[in-house]
Amino acid sequence: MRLTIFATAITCLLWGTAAFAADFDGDGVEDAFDNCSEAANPAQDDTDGDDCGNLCDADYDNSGVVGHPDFFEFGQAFGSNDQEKCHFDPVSGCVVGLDDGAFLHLAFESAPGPSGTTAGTTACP
Ligand SMILES: [Ca+2]
Ligand SMILES: [Ca+2]
Ligand SMILES: [Ca+2]
Ligand SMILES: [Ca+2]
Repeated sequence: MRLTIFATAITCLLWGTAAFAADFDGDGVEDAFDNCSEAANPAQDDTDGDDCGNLCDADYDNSGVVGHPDFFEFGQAFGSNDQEKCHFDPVSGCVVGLDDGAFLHLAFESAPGPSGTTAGTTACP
């Protein structure tokens, strides 16, 4: 009997710990605080400060959806070191290139995010 109670207590403890530390993308930032909760971005870079990390935010004009105006902005930044549009190596010296264009293409007509830090808002679902 005692062993059963002990085992149940341990199970509850582990379950609670796992729930508390939910980290879907495994980047070390808990879902509730992760500005890209489904993409690993341990640095949490968010150049435009909309609580939607660069790695899941191709909505450059903050319209709520990735569309043609965002492609236009991307085209103007191509070849530059625009940190917001440099999705894969957002450190000084990055260059906006074809890999970033592919990212934009995949995100076309979708909303940015999801972000754990803006749950319930429309800026970054
Ligand atoms: Ca995470
Ligand atoms: Ca993340
Ligand atoms: Ca952002
Ligand atoms: Ca947009």
